[in-house]
Amino acid sequence: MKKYLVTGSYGQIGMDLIPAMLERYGKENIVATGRKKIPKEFKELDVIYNRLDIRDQYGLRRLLVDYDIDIIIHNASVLSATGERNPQLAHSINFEGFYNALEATRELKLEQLFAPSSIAAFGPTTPLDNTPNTTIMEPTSIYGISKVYTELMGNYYKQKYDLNFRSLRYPGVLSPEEPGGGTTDYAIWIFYEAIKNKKYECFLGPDVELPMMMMSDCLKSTFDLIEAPEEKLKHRTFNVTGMSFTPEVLANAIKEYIPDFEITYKPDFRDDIARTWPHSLDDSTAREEWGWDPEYPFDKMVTAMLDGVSEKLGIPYK
Ligand code: AKB
Repeated sequence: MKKYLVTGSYGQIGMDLIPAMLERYGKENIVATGRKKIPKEFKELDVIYNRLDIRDQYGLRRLLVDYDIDIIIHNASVLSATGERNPQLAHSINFEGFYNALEATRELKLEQLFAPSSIAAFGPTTPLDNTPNTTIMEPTSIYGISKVYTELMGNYYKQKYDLNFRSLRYPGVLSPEEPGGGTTDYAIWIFYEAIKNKKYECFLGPDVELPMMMMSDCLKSTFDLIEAPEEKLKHRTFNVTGMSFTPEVLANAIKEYIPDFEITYKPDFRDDIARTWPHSLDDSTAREEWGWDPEYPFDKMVTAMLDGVSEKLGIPYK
């Protein structure tokens, strides 16, 4: 069994990724890390957890050596909205943090570095409908620029040092877990507010179409790529998506279950960011090279989110 170290493990993705990894790979093979103290959910699962600021290259190396790690899953990242509020913080965590993970993987000759990219790596000059895997990438957010850096440096280390870098361009990832700091977060908060208050003021305009995927598909794509045989991969980074929708379409779908739900729109700086991102992704490269096949269509996502958020809040929506 391989041993995995996960950075940024208590973020929205980590909160589901870590339990899924415990089940898939065994508790003794997973080391979760993050800047804060261990979350209670991880304590209950008896997760091996260490505090680590990814900018601390010596701390990172010590953990990699002490636990004899084979693969890093580098999820620590400041997301798009927080990044625009604090570009200096985004720069130090996203650029320095990724560089530390990359260099540690090279120096310690680890087996693989998986680090997610994002739809944010694209920008206003990218063809935004059915965006191809290989295309123009001129993002305008600091988060997007850091993801292009991640992709290009990963490619460079693969070419120069044969480092096994792999990456997925995650779209908005949907789960009942509370998100933080992203532009696609509206598509989760809308469920919280619909169930709690029957109204939601959306920070994106009604017509902003973005690609999204359900968390279980996000985890499936991550495991599938990490475990894909090297000889199948012609690329290092892949578009993956499950569906695309606008706030208006999502609000109408929620209204079918909560008829008195009302949405209003007050677009802010996150609307400007979102309008530079793809409306939909072409994920055929992932399908061809390692068999990517998402399970969650839009309708199934809506009922799963209503059920999951309602359970989390302890408030029935029916
Ligand atoms: C964000 O909105 O910043 C993230 C992303 C699309 O990478 N969810």
